[in-house]
Amino acid sequence: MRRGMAPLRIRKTGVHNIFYLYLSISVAYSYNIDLEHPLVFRGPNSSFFGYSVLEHYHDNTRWVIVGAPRANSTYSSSVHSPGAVYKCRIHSNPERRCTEMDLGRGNKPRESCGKTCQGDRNDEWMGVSLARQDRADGRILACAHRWKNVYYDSEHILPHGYCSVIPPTLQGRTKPLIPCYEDYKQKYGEEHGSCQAGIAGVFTEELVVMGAPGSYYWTGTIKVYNLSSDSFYSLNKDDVDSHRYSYLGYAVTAGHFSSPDVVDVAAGAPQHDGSGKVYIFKIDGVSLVKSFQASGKMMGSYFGSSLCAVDLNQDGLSDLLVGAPMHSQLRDEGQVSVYLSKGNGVMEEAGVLNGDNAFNAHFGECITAIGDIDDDGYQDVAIGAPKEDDYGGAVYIYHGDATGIISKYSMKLSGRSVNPGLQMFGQSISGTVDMDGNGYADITIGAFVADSVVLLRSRPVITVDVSIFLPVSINITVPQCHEGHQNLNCFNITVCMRFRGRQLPGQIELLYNLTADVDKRQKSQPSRVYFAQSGSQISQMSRQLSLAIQQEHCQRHTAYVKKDVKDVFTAITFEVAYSLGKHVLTGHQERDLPALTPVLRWRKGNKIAVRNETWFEKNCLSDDCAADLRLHGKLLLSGLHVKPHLALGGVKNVSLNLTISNAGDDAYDTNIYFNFTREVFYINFWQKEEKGIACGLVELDFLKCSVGFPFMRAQTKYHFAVIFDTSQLSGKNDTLQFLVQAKSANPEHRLSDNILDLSVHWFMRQTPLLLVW
Ligand SMILES: [Ca+2]
Ligand SMILES: [Ca+2]
Ligand SMILES: [Ca+2]
Ligand SMILES: [Ca+2]
Repeated sequence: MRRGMAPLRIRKTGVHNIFYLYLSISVAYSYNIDLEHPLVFRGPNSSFFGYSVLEHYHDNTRWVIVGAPRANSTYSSSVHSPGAVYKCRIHSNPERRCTEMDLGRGNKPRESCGKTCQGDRNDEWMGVSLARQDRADGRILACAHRWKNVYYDSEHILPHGYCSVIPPTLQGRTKPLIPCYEDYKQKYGEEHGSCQAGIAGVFTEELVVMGAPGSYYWTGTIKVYNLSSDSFYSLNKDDVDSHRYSYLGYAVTAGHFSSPDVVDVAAGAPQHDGSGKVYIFKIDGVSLVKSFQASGKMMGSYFGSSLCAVDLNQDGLSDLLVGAPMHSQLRDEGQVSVYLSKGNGVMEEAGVLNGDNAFNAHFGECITAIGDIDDDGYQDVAIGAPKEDDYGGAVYIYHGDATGIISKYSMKLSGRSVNPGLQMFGQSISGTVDMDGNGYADITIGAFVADSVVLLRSRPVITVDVSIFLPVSINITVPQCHEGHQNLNCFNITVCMRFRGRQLPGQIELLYNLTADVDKRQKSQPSRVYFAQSGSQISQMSRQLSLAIQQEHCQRHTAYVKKDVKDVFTAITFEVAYSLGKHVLTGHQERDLPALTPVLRWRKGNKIAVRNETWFEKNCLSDDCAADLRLHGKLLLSGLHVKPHLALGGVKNVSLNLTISNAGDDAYDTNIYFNFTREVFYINFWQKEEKGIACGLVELDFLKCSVGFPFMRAQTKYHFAVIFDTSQLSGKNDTLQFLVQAKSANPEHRLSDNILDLSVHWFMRQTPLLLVW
């Protein structure tokens, strides 16, 4: 459904910078609108075929209805370019032929339309807007906003605008509506003289809403006609700020804004105060009463020039999208504001959409609800940016969800990539009808400068349910697996998959990658667990599954824990990322509408993957699994008595005799670090029968001893000694100092007893005079 007023619209014409910088960060997603099999319908050259477009169905026939407001009419050949409405059958139409509909207007350029009404149909722009009742036998509204009353020809020509209500059969009598003409007016009526009703239209069960932006010297208004009561509602003029050239009615829509069983009407005034405005009116008796208003935030942005009512979050209340296609950072990138309905007419601004923010894109020129194209229970929306890509045009697909709308678009349909000749693709969009009967609503997009419309069909969407079963924890104190003489820690991972969805093939092929310890890998750290494959250790494995619909299929894998695992605290995360394998579609195939292959459900722009995690088993009594290490020890001088003094040259070795105990929970990755002068040399370490100590030099003056790998049990003690060669001491310093510190990967609350400062003063036997302390 498209409204527009290109000929009369006052455009912003600024001075454009010749040089500009533009950075486009384009994220190319591909989702379920098929671009391989577009159905392109073409109309007569320069007829603006596609300026408006409408998906229609009646009985079992599906149609694309197309407005061509500059076309010549075969039924009105003596009228100069009155415009025409075409119908294009979807099935059994291999040549993609469209035929003009006879709206019963006759072949006279002038028509009598009332006591003071003489219609002039020349250049009336029939088909500038199209709308349809949203039901099985929905009628169609087609308007010609430049239709003129020339009764007062000598004084004024009055472009009142004209609309036709077309039966669902697309044949037979049409009902004319000239909402701005009033029979009793005996002379030129300035109120609705230049009304141009029908530049935008919407058609609900009972109401025909026609925007009339030229009323009251281009203040504008809306004309709301009730089909059942054959009467018009009047807009309470005090409710709207009367500013000339506001263009109220440039865009209209209708929805359940205040409550689910009431229809309210919304209208845009894109030139109001220079920044644009949108109103919602509720019907009260015979009046329309304002219930909400919002203003644009940027001068010249044309806020309110397109509107879309759609229940994004499936709460029964319509939400409102408002386009500002000339919203500019550099120039006319365009923007769409999202308002979520909170009930009783309260609308909450929930953010803005920008597409790719492309230069001169006019994103938001057209906004259309397209139904739930991916069958997730939430309505979806298409937003046109017809001037993007140097007037090639683009359409962005956004998805409703429980929170409102997902701000990332799932797909960008580029006009030129559908067909290189398309221009102004996305100026008009229609949706909600399943045109090929595959269970998914399809989208039709007009590109009027190329006199074309394109039907793009939606592919079936597969939802895959993936479960990763892991042990609750992994006990690394006892081996679970044996390979030859090797004892290993190992555990099972079971990956189960199942798929579901509407009208899917019965059998699909899925490819998946199972990645072990994915968090570590993402930090470029080695994985702590691995899979064994042909004798090598791998941390990612690929598998293929053939699945029957609704049937769960599981595969079991064994993962092994590496020998030298240090980090036993952080979770071990497994990820299954999956993609669709090849499959053959069976069943009925039509030559012109081949069945479309399914796609996987889009995960809001994220990788299609599922994760689960397990932990290394910990034996903790405290909430935070805190250790409490304690270091005790003394420095022993070999050959001499234990004295606090060391005679230089008199001692060859010193020994640090240490006891480490753990008064807290099991301590992981426990180490003792020794700092010392480079004048002593680490020789060796010695431990009692407990074992579990291993020492190694990190630097010449830095030694690290691990304790009780993989962990030091709660309430345990280790006794050991570390021996250093002191024969090379130069005597430069008067103290020989060892700083010893114990640390684990656990949290620890008392660290003061983790540190030991073991020092000895020394004197020179030969030169006692230098004795200093
Ligand atoms: Ca809603
Ligand atoms: Ca959806
Ligand atoms: Ca379909
Ligand atoms: Ca401690």
